[in-house]
Amino acid sequence: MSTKKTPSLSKPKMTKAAGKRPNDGSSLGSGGEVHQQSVTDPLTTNHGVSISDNQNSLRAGSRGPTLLEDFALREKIHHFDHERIPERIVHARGSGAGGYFELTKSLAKYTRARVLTEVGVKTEVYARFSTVAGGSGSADTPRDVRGFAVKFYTKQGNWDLVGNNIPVFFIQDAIKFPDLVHAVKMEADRGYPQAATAHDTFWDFIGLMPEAMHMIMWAMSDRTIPRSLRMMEGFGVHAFRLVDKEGLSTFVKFHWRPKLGLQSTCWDEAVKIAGADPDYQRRDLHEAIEAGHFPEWEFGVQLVSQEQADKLPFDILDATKLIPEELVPIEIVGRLVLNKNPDNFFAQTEQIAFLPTNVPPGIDFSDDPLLQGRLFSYLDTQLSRLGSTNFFQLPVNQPKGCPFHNFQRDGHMQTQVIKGRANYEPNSLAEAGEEAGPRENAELGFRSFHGSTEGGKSRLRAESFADHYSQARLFFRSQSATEQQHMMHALVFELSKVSLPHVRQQILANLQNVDMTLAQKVGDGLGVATLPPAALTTQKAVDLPLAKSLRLIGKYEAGPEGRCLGLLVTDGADATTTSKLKNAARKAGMKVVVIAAKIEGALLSDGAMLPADAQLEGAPSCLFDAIAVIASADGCSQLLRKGAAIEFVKDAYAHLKAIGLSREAQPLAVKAGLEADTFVMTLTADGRELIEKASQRLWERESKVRPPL
Ligand code: HDE
Repeated sequence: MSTKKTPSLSKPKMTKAAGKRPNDGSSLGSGGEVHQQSVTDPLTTNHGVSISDNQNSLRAGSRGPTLLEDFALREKIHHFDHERIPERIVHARGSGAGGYFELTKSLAKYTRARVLTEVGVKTEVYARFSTVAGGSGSADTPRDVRGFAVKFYTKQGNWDLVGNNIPVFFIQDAIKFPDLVHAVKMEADRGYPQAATAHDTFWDFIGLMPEAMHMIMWAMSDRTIPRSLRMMEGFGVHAFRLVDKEGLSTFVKFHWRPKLGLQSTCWDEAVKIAGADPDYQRRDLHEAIEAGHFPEWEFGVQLVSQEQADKLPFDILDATKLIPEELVPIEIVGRLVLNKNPDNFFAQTEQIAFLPTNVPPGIDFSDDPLLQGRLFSYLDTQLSRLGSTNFFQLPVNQPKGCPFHNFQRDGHMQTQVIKGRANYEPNSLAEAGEEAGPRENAELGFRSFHGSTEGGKSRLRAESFADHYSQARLFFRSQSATEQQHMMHALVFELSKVSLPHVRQQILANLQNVDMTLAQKVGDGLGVATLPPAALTTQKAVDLPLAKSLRLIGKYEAGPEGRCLGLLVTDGADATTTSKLKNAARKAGMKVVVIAAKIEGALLSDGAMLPADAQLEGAPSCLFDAIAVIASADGCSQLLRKGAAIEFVKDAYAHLKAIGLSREAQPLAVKAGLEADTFVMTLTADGRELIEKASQRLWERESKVRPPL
């Protein structure tokens, strides 16, 4: 047996990169190569002891057993073993970014919260967007609600606005939340499906929970398959209160409106993206910020006095209801800009702990029974997730805009070294010249809204919460015909994955109370011969004035900014057209991804090599908002023999996207079975038409690829 010594770290070597003498921890791998990660700082244990060899554990003889004494090995493995913390029970899959909130209009008339009264002041924020049902490693694009949570580090303490991209919720009372979540998550016995509502237990619960019907309408709309986190609205959902200096309160609903407009994917596209790039939305957010295209939202409020609330045709405390913008307009009072990617995903996006209880003086809760339950849940969940009541000391959770002191002490993982004897109050230590510690402040401190309550203790749902169908109907009927079709298709897809016939029947029974045509078309789509009787209800739907603001398509004007062009080029492709298109698209604020058959790139007509960002097989068109193919005649002949090239064009067509083809690339359109329309075009020199259409989809094309129900 050879006992040749494996190159060890004990002999410091010169690193080639820096040409400096490395620290004690510099090392040679077993192949003798120099590791160059760190040339200045010594590699140490967590307790600061410099490590001499990070490649070989301490053994008795070069082939003998490993020694227990190797504290460096044991500490390293021990820490690694505990690297994961419990993921969030809901919203486990999330992406975050930092930035700022800037107030543009004062709400001083309604609140004493400085974050809402000091115009022009920029408040640091950290935002986290998430899916709800999937685990932390699940794909970004299932059909699911998206979390939209923002932590504002205000001068008066943290304000966490923990909302969703849908303005209503499934249930009215917090006591149903664990049931809802159990039903939607992987089924208890089999552990699947991951990140999907399309299964028995979810629809079983929904069918028995008519209050969920309004949310179901939203969940089956394209809102749950957003194109980008940057292209979603956000909502605080519940009614909160703004409270002024005199203690007077106004109800408020919070809104985020994306600068890039609302945009969603097609269902088939979302499914394909999940395979092509499971990190699609996380990457999109990260790359946009990296490129300096900072995502931005307007911040709006709907303000409602108690008197107005009393006149609404539903209960403002019911989280399954919204206030249409047509009824109470949204006032834009600020903007949110995300301009900083996390430095460390775990430390920031994973460890951020949102608490709906975090409100500065001047913002308060309503008695919404769903919100009331949340006020308990989030603090509790942090203990199980972050393992310590001192989770607030983690950098991402600490208040930043203001000092914080109190007499809470010690505990697991205490990081503060608080001096002095004053860990209680009242105390008279000041009289002895010692630090007395902080004191309450009746004027500056948080004072709860002095609302009055009445009635004995009971477990009753208010009568005013009984109408489960009117707003579901309002939402469905307010949609464009295209959007209604998408909802029907989504319901048919979801219910087709339900294996229990009585569960499908129960949903059809409920849908009839929303809209008869909807129920019939979904029934037809499922192949149900006769609809079951409508679900029994104490309160039938009433017809409310339709609200176009509930639509997604066309709600906001949006140009090509923030969209992505997939540019497929072949060897011999015209260099001028290629460069003009690239430049024009970039100038319009688009990202351009150059795709070629080989990752090294394509040799263009001018003899120059255009490096590729992606190889054809790894860059299907579902990843782009619009596509262009610039080919030479030879190059096109080669593409015609490649399934990936044909799918590239075919899918873009099926996903209703704009497609620009150089003259030589036209045979590809024929092979992919494209029919002529206004979104299939021969590329012009500047590609203007293609760029203009990049943020749109040709809805008229849809009936050719997906017959309407
Ligand atoms: Fe949450 N929710 N939730 N939720 N929720 C959590 O808190 C809960 C609800 C929302 O990016 C958990 O820190 C209860 C409505 C978001 O970290 C947990 C009820 C809305 C996030 C929890 C609700 C939300 C969460 C899991 C019913 C929209 C992710 C981990 C009373 C307004 C925040 C955690 C992030 C996370 C409980 C209902 C939004 C378990 C009990 C309604 C965006 O505490």
